[in-house]
Amino acid sequence: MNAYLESVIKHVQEKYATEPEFVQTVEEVLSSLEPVISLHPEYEKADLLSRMVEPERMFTFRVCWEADDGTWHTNTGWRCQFNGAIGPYKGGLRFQKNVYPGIMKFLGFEQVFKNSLTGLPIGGGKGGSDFDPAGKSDAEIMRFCQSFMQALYRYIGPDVDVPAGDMGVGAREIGYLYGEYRRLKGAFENGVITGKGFSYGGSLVRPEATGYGAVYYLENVLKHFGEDIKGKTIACAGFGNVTWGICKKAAQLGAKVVTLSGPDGYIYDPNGVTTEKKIDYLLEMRASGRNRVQDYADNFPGVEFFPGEKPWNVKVDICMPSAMQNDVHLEQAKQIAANGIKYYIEVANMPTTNDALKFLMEQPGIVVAPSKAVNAGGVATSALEMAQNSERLVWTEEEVDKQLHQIMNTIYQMSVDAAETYGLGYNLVAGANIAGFQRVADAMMAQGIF
Ligand code: 2IT
Repeated sequence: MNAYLESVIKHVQEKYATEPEFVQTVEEVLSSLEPVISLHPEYEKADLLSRMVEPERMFTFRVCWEADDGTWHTNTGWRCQFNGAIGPYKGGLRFQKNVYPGIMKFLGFEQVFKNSLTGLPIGGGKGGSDFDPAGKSDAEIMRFCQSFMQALYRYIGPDVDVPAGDMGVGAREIGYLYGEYRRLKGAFENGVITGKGFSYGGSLVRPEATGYGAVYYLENVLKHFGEDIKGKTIACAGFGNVTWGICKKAAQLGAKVVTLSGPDGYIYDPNGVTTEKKIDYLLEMRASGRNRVQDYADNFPGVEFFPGEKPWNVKVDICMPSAMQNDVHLEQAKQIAANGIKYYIEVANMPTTNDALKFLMEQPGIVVAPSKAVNAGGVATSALEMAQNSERLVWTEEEVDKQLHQIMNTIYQMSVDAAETYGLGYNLVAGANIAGFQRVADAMMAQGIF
């Protein structure tokens, strides 16, 4: 490997040894950039990579909130403003018990490249809290969100940093967060946050956008191999917002999602999550706060539930891991290969461990697509929401969907072209990293060293 690249990776491995998820994404992205760095000595001269792996700013804040029983609780909040070279920081907030700086930084770093790939003017950021939303009442969620925003509001803004949702932060939390921001600022600056309800500035298609975008991207891959999505079976993980959008679009196009998963195991539905009733039920499952996928099997006949297992041993045409990071390990990757599955389309942020990803990419019969390209439709549609907010306009569903579709096609094509330009063949993973890098690198070089 190029000595400069190697030295930056080593630096990150040593400096952030206690943040393995961040080290993992840096290793994955930087190793893809080898041909670019070798061909462009100016990047090494400006030590561009050392600056790219260091967040511009990251802060921690205290979030205190009162439970319904009158007891007081204290959590930690974070916002990582990773890179603002091409636009205001943009990225979601994650509320989950396991959140710590390593998760914030891995998500922030991925977001920089993802947002760049959309071609829209958005920098990369991420935030969240180690607050556990499980089992909390609506009033507790509201008080937590209000307290969180009281700490965050002075550091964000429609031209500064624009948060959105992620795991544990859906439409309800966004509403409470925005309400508190509006109260504190005394202004209707609704471009400060995305994923809003439609009545106060949310965009049509934003709820579906990540899932729809993933399927639009998948269609591009299938087309490259002369195949049609119609009749294909898909294994998904998770049962949240992203998986819901995939089920909906896949069903519209004649394909079927046959697995869903949760912390309790996975379900196999041989008929597919294709009817309106089943697809709507996913929303109910999420809203219930029970976080159990078994409920799906209990509710629909002919569905099997496998407690404590993951769906990666099921024979399907396409795997779409759409739950969380490091869901697919080497062992599961081998199972996917043994089952003869041709399309491995990542959807969740970093759903594959690096050794599993390497293994899958080395299999001649498997096509791997990376999440930072596949799931970029979510944040892209957030940028379309920001555009509508600043125009004081509302676009039609057709208009938003048309733009989303176009953006996904362009992301796919840019990735294919970038890999080809650097002699890597049809490599969607390296192509996405290179294309995402290029735009941020150009902007950083142009803006001077700081
Ligand atoms: O991972 C992601 O891209 C998101 N959670 C969405 C971010 C956004 O700003 O819409």
